[in-house]
Amino acid sequence: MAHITTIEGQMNASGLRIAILAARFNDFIVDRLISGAVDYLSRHGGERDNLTIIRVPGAFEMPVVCARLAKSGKYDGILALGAVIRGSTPHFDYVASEATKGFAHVMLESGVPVGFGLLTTDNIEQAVERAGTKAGNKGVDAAAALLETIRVLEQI
Ligand code: INI
Repeated sequence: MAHITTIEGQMNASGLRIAILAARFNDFIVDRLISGAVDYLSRHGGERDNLTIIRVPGAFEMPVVCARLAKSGKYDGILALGAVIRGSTPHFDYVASEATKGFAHVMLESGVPVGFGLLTTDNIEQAVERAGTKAGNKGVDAAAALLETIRVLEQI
């Protein structure tokens, strides 16, 4: 039987320089995503000295800063954390879709992986559920996905 090569990421954050790009908008939610992500990275060998938190006004501003962070060469990965909550505003669709497209664009253009930790929910309750309560913590999930992606890319 021929040997199958499998490449997969080890979940070890030691030595990785991670930029945590976080929106101030809905900060009561976003702060929970940040603390979940920092806790996850610390528990997986990451050093606090290697983490940099960058705050921007809202999700709409995140892609341009994400692009600059990627271009700087200072980071192994970028963790994008924000919360877009529909509520009653039609703004939601524009902000959510532009931010999402922006991250994908930055990641593919730069080759620097971006962890997608942008909550997009219909209401505040759903956001709370995904920020460290009954539906887990999206900041943790995005940190894990980023770590795995960085470690996979290193091997290719
Ligand atoms: N920004 C968010 O991060 N989340 C939101 O839910 C949100 N809503 O609903 O409006 C939001 N809007 C602000 C936007 O990101 C910009 O900061 C603003 O439009 C100024 O450019």
